[in-house]
Amino acid sequence: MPSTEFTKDRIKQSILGKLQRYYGKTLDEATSYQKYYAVASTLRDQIMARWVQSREDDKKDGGKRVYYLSIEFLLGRMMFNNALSLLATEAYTKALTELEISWRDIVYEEPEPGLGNGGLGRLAACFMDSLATLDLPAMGCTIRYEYGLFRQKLTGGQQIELPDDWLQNGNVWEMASMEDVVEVHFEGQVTSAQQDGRTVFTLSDYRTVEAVPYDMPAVGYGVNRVNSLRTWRARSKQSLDLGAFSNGDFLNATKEQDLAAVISKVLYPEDNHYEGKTLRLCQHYFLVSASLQYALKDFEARFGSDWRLLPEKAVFHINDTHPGLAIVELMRLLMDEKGLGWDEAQAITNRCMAYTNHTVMAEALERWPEDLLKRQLPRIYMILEEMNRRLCEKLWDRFPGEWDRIAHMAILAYGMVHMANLCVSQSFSVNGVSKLHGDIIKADTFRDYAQMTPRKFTFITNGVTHRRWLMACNPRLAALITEAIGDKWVREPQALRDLLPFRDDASFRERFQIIKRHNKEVFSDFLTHRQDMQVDPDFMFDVQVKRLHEYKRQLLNALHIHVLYNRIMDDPNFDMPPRVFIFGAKASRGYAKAKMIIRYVLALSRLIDRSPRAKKLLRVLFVENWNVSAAEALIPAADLSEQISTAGKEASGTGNMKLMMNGAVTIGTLDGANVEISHAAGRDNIYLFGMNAGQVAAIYKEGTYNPMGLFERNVEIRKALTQMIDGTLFPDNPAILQSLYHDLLFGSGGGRADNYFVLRDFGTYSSAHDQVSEDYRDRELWLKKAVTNTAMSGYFSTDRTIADYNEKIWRLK
Ligand code: 26W
Repeated sequence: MPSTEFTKDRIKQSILGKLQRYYGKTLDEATSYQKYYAVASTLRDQIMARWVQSREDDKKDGGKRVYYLSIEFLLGRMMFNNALSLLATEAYTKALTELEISWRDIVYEEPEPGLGNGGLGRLAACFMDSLATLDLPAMGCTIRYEYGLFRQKLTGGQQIELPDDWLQNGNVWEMASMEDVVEVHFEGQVTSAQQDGRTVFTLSDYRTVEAVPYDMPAVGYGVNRVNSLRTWRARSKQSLDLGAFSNGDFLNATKEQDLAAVISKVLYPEDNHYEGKTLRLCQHYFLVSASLQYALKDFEARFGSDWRLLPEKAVFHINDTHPGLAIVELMRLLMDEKGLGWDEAQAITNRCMAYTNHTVMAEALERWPEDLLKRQLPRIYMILEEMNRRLCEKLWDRFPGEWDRIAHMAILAYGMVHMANLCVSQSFSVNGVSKLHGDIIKADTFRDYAQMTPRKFTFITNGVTHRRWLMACNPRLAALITEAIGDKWVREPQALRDLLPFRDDASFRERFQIIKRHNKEVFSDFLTHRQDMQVDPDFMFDVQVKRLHEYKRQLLNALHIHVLYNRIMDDPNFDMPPRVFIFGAKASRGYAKAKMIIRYVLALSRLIDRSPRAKKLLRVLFVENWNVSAAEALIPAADLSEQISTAGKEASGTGNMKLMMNGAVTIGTLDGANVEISHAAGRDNIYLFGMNAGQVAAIYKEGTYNPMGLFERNVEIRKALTQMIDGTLFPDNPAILQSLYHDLLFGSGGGRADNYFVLRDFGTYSSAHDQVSEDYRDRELWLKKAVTNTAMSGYFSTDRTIADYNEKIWRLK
């Protein structure tokens, strides 16, 4: 890639030129935001040429392309990463310095596109980065939500949610493609007619929503490829039905407008908990219909109308079941619009669709009421019915008489549409996101299908892009690594392994440690800027950052902090290396228990702060509004990574990988990708505790688990739990956490007591933490573990993940 485009002086000139042309301002007059916009625009200019070229090249090349369909893309800010991918950070840093602008002044001005809840959305974003860098033709497809995931405020000891109006000042990175606007149809009636000996189905009296694509660039690192992330905005076709309006039918005159106005309005703040909302169904269909219409149009322009060629030219990746209706929509388009018969359409569809499962939590499995689907998408429902009929026929041949098994595998059963069964039965590939998760979906979640078509099932362990999660967010560590082992790791992250011998090099360890300490100071500054708080960089940083969910067991962490507090208060000789427990987590709006856990953590933080003795050793910090930018600031500063989910529940985890890469040591259960992290890092460099997935499954099946026994036997647990509700935490209203307490010991709403085994795993967790404290005192020992973790993290780069997807599933050139 020619880097001459980025001479310092040309960059300076173009920044000044932008300020003048866009805002009529000199550098002195410009606000920070205007400077940000000018700098970003100069980068965009550089991206544009490559973007156009990539499209042209792909058109000429005639190769296969992957469409990555995802209801979430948690992108995070893009300016710095784009500069990095263009290999322009150095030139820009020089230019900015001469203009007396610092990255820090302008980076914070960029609104963060938070178009995702957590892991699944962030994974999609990391995938875009690696796809472009590996020079693979791909288009990401999602919705251009006007409001991203809510902004979290912590006030009065609890979470409140505020809208995330990220587009209010526009978005430099997006380009509307008006030539690709398509219509998406909802509701209506299906009629059939005979035409040339075929039955042709038509939808009439439907409601139309227009889908307008806005593309954002995904810039490959150090290569010319720029792929597109296509985000669809919903728009009403007619601003007003003038006929209805003049007849006085005001409500119906704006009917279409209403649906169009809400579809791309807001991202659902649901993570691992499914709610069958009509609007959500409309969002899903809107995304897949618009994306597939575009994909077919593009195919036709490149290859004509021999649709049998489609599986050689396009693969659609279904990121969890949310875009699963892509299967049915492709059937509809091929039959109703392109005139294919059922068998042909289905054969093509089955060869084009690949599905990844991201969770085995029962409450996350998508099921739509049949009558809802029938009303909103009548033609889609018809196709589903026929697809289900044919599937059940096949299943009946295979499992004669086994009604229950067949009902369990069917797409339609008991009045519901089972999205996972749709995806598993109609895709050519089904994959899990870690080894353990892959095993669980085969042996359990999709057992019957795995028996029938074992070869369809694979697992591909998740990853994270080491460009954002090491090079960009931890530049000092990146520089130290390059100094030690050269820069091969940048292109081949598994070469980080060459760092391994340096764990025995005292001067290297020393420098590693200085960088960690520096990163803690940087984080403290960040915190001051963001929520007017500081954190002592001399403390050990013990970090648990992820969506708030019972299975992730932030409650276990909190309970342990509570016990530590009591140890300090009860024993004047108690000592430990000072530790700050740092949380970052949003709880879904309606998830009462999750919100209660936040209250518990914040109450502990207050309790500790009131004790001069406790706060010398122990602190609790809750980072407000956890998002990608906060992660970029905190992860490089972390010492200990909490990955403590109930074994068998966390499909993979990716925060665990980011923390490992930045030299944090993991304390965790053998769950998700922790299993592979522990193999990579080695048993001496990770703190494992608790039951494994097999034990959890067994104890759950037995149904004999009795947390009350643990409560009675373990004084530390008993004391902490009692204090939860005796006014120690909330003197004015001791009962606030009553239901948390009650759930742990008795269960609630028919649920079992301590359903996620917090008390059961507490003992080994607490011992593991004691070992952490002991080891942390031995600086050299600890640093060796930290360096080993960074050195062995290369496997967890999405460059490896994407190469695996390509080899096992997509087969792009
Ligand atoms: C329909 C409600 C709903 C919404 C989101 C159900 C499920 C989800 C996602 C699947 C939740 C999610 O983000 N899952 C996470 O995906 C990551 C990427 O594979 C994994 O690393 C995490 O373990 C998994 O929890």
